[in-house]
Formats: sequence, structure tokens, C-alpha cells
Amino acid sequence: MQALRGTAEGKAALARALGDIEAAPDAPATIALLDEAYASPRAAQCHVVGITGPPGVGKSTLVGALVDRWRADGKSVGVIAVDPSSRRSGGALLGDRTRLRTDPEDHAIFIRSMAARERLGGLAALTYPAAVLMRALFDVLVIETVGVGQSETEIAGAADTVLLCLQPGSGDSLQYMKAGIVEIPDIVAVTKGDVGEAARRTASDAAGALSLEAGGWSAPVLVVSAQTGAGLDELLSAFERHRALLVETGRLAAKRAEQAEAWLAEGLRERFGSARAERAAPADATGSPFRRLVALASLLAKG
Ligand SMILES: Nc1nc2c(ncn2[C@@H]2O[C@H](COP(=O)(O)OP(=O)(O)O)[C@@H](O)[C@H]2O)c(=O)[nH]1
Ligand SMILES: [Mg+2]
Repeated sequence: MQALRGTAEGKAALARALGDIEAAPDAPATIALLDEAYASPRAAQCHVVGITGPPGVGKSTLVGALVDRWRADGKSVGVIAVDPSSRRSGGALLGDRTRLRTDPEDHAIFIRSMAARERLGGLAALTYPAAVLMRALFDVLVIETVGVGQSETEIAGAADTVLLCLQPGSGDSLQYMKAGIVEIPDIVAVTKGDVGEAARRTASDAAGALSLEAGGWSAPVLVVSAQTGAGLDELLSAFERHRALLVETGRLAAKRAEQAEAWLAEGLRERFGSARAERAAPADATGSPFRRLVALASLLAKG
């Protein structure tokens, strides 16, 4: 694990390891690495932040601004940018790559682009193992995905804290939330706050729609501008407060355990269908979900 961290060689090795996770998810070496990462005490120190919202809302620009702040604070940062370009136009990937330009000499920042593609199991199958590996290596892990809809729910399967970005003047995401189509995020940020009135109006609409409070937390609605830096301190402090609440209440560990179970159950459903997966009741619920998926899959394949 140490070999994947903090140096140019480490970054190259991490890139290879992530490639292996995608290409050979069941290989013994992959499972051994993921086991180690899953159990790593350092993972508990990492804050996994999911950032979602419609295309063009300013997610990548915001991630870039946040990365600068975290790095200035001495924190190492990993980023998983999930690229929807295969489902839409090919331009998005390039946009993300060019916008998130970082210092190549800085070995404490690592960015991975992933294409959602027609990958079996979609986004979660692809991002969850990568997130488990990277959260053992960095102080902050950001997962950027395009919402609205399915991917917003999926990001909750890997993130500790979910930030939803809203476009000034657009009520789409709010309608989805009110209708219960998407889960309520932990934090809402109206982006491009430098446009002024439209951003403030959207924020007050969102605050009205989000009166729900759950588990001692009511989702704050902020106005931010990656361009001017306005609101970024408030956003960073909201991240900190949410993480502190998760740690204090024991929710962080519980949430990650639930994410592991959900990922495992989904993996079994994908491979064997719901009916058969249902019968593969996990007798032994210890160990990483990766090892358990391989073990249960080989049992099911025999029976
Ligand atoms: N005015 C303004 N424009 C922004 C801001 N952040 C991003 N943008 C612009 O919004 C567009 C989409 O940004 P991008 O980060 O690629 O959005 P993404 O698709 O959500 O990742 C780009 O043209 C950005 O320059 C901001 O804080 N203020
Ligand atoms: Mg983007």
C-alpha cells in the first residue's frame, strides 16, 4: 500500500493498480490489494466526498478550486471523475481533463477518469473498488459524477458526504428531490454565485424544498463561486461538520459497512440474477466485500 503513495513511482503504480481492478476484478492479486485497502486504518481518516449535479453546472471547476484549498492545507487528494461521454457526446471527457489540470510535480494529488460505458453493473461496479483503494491512500477522495437520477443514488454507495450542485436559475434537481426521485444530498451548493441574483433565488428555493432533517443533520444550502472563491470556506467547513457528525455518531463506519453490503449484493445479482443471489445468504460476513463476492460467486457457480 505504501508503494502506491506520495511519489511519481507511486502514482504510476496506483494507475496500474486501478487498471488491474477494472481489467481483472477477481484476480487473486486484485483481491489481496483490495482486502488490504478495505481494512486499512488510514481509510478511516479519509473523507470521501461525492460531487454530483447536471452537466455544465461547474462540478469540475469547483473540484479544481477545492483541490487547491485542500493541497494548500497539506492534505493529499485523490479524484475519481466519472465520465459519461460514452452515453452522450464525446466532448465531456476532454472538458474534464483539461479543466482539472494540476501540477505534475505534485505527488499528493492523483486524478483518475473513468468512463461509465456499458459496464456491467454501471457506475457502482466500477467506482466502488477504486474508491476503497484510493480512500486508503489519500486524506480526501472526491468522486465527481454527472446527475441527475441514477448516478446520484449510486454516488451515495461510495461517498461519506454527498454534495449536489445546482445551476442558478434551474429548478430541475429540486423537482426530482421533491418527487423523491433522488435522495436528499448532505449539502447543496448553487454554483456560479458570481452571477448574482439568480443564484441567490435558486438557493432560497432549494432551502425551501430541503426542510427535511435527518440524523441530526439538515442539509445546508450554500452559494459558491469557483471563479471568485466566494463560499468556498463555508463549503469546506460544511464538509468538515458533516464528517465530524458521521464520526461522532459512529455513522461513518456503519455507512461504509452498509455500502460494502450493498455493493456485494448488487454484484451477486448482476452475476446470478436476483433469485439465485437471494439464496446465497452470506453465512460469513467477515472480510472485505471483494473477497466475499469471489467466494460466494464460486459457490453459486458450483451449485
Ligand atoms: N461564472 C462562472 N462560471 C463557471 C463557474 N464555474 C464553472 N463555470 C463555467 O461553467 C462551465 C461548466 O463548467 P464545468 O466545471 O466543466 O462543469 P461540469 O460539467 O459540471 O463539470 C464552464 O464553462 C465553466 O467555465 C463559476 O464559478 N462562475
Ligand atoms: Mg465535469
